[in-house]
Amino acid sequence: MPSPEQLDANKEHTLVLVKPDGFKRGLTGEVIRRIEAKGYQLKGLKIKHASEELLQDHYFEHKEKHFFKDLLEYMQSDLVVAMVVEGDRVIEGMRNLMGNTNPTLAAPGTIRGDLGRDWGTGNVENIVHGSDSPASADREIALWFPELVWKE
Ligand code: DAT
Ligand code: MG
Repeated sequence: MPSPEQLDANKEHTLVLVKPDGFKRGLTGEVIRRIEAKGYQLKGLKIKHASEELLQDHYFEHKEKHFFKDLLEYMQSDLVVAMVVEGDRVIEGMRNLMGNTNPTLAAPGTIRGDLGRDWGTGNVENIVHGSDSPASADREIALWFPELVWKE
């Protein structure tokens, strides 16, 4: 039985972030409430200011996109709450809880659909991040929680 600082390698995990817009608007508790109400378990939780270097790594797949620089600025505009969330099919389940990337299009009932909107800033401010695949989840958890170790 892994201790609380360890992740059970036989279970599925995802990295969830409450982004600066969600944090600033006081929605951290609401996001955590929805994750717990769904039945998923928190295995890591921290609050931090994300460095440029961390965000470059986190969003490396978007580095050629026109919005990359603005995305990194937005992600550094306030604190970020980072979580490791555990559960069967949690990666897919969290993507469903979050909703469409664009909060204007995200369905009501989802975090982005219920709580997000276009604020006319040019940035897609959508409150939460969730890993999109097992490979992304492993990579992102290692970036944001380097102190956590996987145990069989
Ligand atoms: P997701 O966060 O749903 O996984 P993504 O990985 O495609 O979406 O993009 C990462 C973030 O980049 C997204 O949450 C908000 C921002 N973003 C995506 N597409 C954008 C666009 N066309 N213009 C501005 N920002 C965008
Ligand atoms: Mg993504």
